[in-house]
Amino acid sequence: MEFELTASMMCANYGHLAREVNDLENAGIDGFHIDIMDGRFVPNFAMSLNDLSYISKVTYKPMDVHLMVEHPNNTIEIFINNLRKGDTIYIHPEAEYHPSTTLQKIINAGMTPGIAINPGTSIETIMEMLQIVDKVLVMSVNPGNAGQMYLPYVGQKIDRLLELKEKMNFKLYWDGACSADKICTYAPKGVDGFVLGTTLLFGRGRRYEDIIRDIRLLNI
Ligand code: S6P
Ligand code: MG
Repeated sequence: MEFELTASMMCANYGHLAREVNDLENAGIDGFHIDIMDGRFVPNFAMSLNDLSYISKVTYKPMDVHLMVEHPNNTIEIFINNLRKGDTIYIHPEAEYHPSTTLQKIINAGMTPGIAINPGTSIETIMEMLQIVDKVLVMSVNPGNAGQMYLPYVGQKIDRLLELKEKMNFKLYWDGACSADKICTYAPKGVDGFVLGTTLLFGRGRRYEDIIRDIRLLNI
């Protein structure tokens, strides 16, 4: 079964970031997930623009930038200018007065537009945007931190988004507390990709290539 695996780089070891990127590439990761926070939309700071820019320059894999910032429209050009065409930028619709304007800027720049949906955000409030984005990132934890517990009430929303994805032509991705059993359950249902953090990939005391090989060999 085909599904994408991306590495949540806020969970990486910054003592040797270059080696982390290299090891993940060699292990067969499909892309790099970059969490950008502003201390306002979420009560935390994660990766910096310099981290993003560095990884983007040294990898040939796609980049996914997950902007957890208020009013991304104000700074979107900075991110566009530090990525390659085709890379993905996710914004949170709740963080913007006119999210579709910001999405249009992403599209006009030749990037892949995405929205990230918080656990407490309902599909009804983002229905129109589903028609203009290529990717939907479902948050299965509240945004802001790695290492949180999966919120089971998100499951129903994922099932409803799966019913919409063909008709509205978007791909669906999972972000937060992603474990092997979630991949086994949701990849066959049609979730296109999974962001891997501390639950499955980082700090597990195992080599990335072994972990990613085991995920690809899961019986699904
Ligand atoms: C959370 C962020 C995520 C986390 C990821 C970590 O605000 O958007 O991308 O980095 O969820 O994974 P885990 O397995 O530690 O929850
Ligand atoms: Mg994220």
